[in-house]
Amino acid sequence: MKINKIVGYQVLDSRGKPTVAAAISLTDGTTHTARIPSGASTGAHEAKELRDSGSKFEEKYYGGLSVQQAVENINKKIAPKLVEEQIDLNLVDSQLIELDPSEDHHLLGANATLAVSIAAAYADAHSQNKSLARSFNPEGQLLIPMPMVNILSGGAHANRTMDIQDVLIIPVGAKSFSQALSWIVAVREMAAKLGKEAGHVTNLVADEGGLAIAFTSIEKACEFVVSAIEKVGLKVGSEVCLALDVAATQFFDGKNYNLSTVGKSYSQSEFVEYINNLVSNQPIISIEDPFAEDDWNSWQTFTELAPKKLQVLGDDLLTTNLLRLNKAISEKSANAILIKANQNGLVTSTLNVLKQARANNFNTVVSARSGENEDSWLADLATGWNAGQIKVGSTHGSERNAKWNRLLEFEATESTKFTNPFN
Ligand code: 2PG
Ligand code: MG
Repeated sequence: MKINKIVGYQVLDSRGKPTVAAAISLTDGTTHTARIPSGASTGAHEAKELRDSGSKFEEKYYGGLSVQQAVENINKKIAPKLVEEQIDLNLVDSQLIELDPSEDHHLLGANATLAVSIAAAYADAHSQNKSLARSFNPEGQLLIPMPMVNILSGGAHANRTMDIQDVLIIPVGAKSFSQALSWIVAVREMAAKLGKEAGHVTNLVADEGGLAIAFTSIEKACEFVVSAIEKVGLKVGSEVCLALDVAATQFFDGKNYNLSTVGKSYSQSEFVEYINNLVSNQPIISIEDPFAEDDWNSWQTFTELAPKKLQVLGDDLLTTNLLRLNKAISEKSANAILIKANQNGLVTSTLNVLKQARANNFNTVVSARSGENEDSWLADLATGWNAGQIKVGSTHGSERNAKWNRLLEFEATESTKFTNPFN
């Protein structure tokens, strides 16, 4: 089957910001579309998303955020090269690399390359008469990932109500994905109720659907979520545990970690000690970006020091980048990686990063971005790739629930197994 037509166009994401969509039509008359997410607390080492600010493409009312340049790259550069080629994801990605050999995809824009790459993955799966997940894992049981779900939001996603970005929960004791999801919803709704009773503002829903409640310390935020878990009758530790996304790059000034809502500043070594105490005193089983994206020393010291079972998860540190992952593997700077396709720019090279992580005993967490859309390919990738874990934000907002609902669909319609990397 061949590619008949490729069209790029601009659509809106869950924050009302422009993002790129690509539609690939095949010679059998079908069309396969993908829309691209976008971060707010983006790492400096991510692939380059093209925005129109200051260029001749800039649209007046989108505040420099329009993506018409990336769209034009799809329509004028990518489409002419790919139309009439066989539909094959590997071929599409290698041709995208030929067109833009730069490491960070800045020539075409990673938002242009990823939109085409995901649409090609869908079209390729269709040409094999398979779902996207099944195109990566054709035989046997589909392995549904363990969710890591946002309850409280701060940082760049919630107008800095807290210094850290997320307090999340992981339903480690659930026996199925649907049970896991029901626990998560119960905890999230209980947290909203408790927040309201305590006089916090709880109608403020953050970018990922979490609750934007102001806490004066990280410990208090953790204790609050623990009380919500207990109030719904679930056991902290054996059934539901905590995870944090500290997003520490956001409050590191090059020398000190400044927790401004707490009113405290820590040197690098003091912050390593602080984080180590925090994970020892709270039921935290996963900690993401506890240190800044280039503070490799603190990462290494902490990973050495931390409880061996703790998941030390690199997001801004690793940016789904093979070179940075390899450095972390050789220096033992983390033991898990967040996998975000738009940090990388292509489906096949994102999968290569995941495989390299797995080959080196790193846990892998396939993740959404804070700016999302109604697509559910993330659930297919996390499942088809047997990632073990998935992070999507909260259970509010259809851009989040599209992913959860896709996992429920797998559970209802396929032969599946719910994975638990924390066993
Ligand atoms: C993160 C993500 C998702 P953003 O830091 O892990 O929560 O945020 O997409 O804004 O980078
Ligand atoms: Mg993060």
